Amino acid sequence: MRSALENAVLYGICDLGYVSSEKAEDVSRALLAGGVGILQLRAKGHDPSSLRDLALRLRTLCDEFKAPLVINDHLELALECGAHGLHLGQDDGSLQEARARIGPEMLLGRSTHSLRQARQALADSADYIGFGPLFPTPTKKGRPGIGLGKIRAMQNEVGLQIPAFCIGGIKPGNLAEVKQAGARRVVIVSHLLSSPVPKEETQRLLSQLL
Ligand code: TZP
Ligand code: MG
Repeated sequence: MRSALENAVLYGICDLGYVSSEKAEDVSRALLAGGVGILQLRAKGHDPSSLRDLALRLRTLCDEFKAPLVINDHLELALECGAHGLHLGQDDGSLQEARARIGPEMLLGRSTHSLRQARQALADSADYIGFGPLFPTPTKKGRPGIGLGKIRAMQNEVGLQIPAFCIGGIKPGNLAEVKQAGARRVVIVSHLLSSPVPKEETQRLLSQLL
């Protein structure tokens, strides 16, 4: 799954804040069929035990597409469902401790909100980072946008060593500007999950990234 991560240009998130558990598998299939190279299950406020069944189904789905399934926040759930990766934010504990528990194979991602945090995640052996939010976004309430000015430095220092996905408020209307600022890989959440045709919209935005 490491090579799948290397090849991923568009990172999809099945966020239960936008999609019901009932629709989550179908929407995830659409994202994968449209070309997201990696899929995360993000379920803020949900008890991890209530996510087990969905996580297992998404694991099977991701295996079918040969794309890594990453679980946000819940280390035990990631282990239980055989996920390919775990994603941790700045307040989710040290990467070293997580690595000791998940072993060497599972991918470990870190959210970063500054160039300093991006450098630190690289030093802490993250397999990839998210970098943002570039723009304020309802998907991550209460966090200011960091803007586009640091993308190129982050890409050159960190993004040449591990995959670095710019995130936060990215939409068709600003994608060209985000690319122009130096982004090579992006995460797009609400725009894709709100689309009536998520597969086609994923294909369309992916083609703009390549
Ligand atoms: N981390 C930083 S911004 C963000 C996360 C999870 C949300 C991105 O969602 P959207 O809807 O693409 O702005
Ligand atoms: Mg978290």
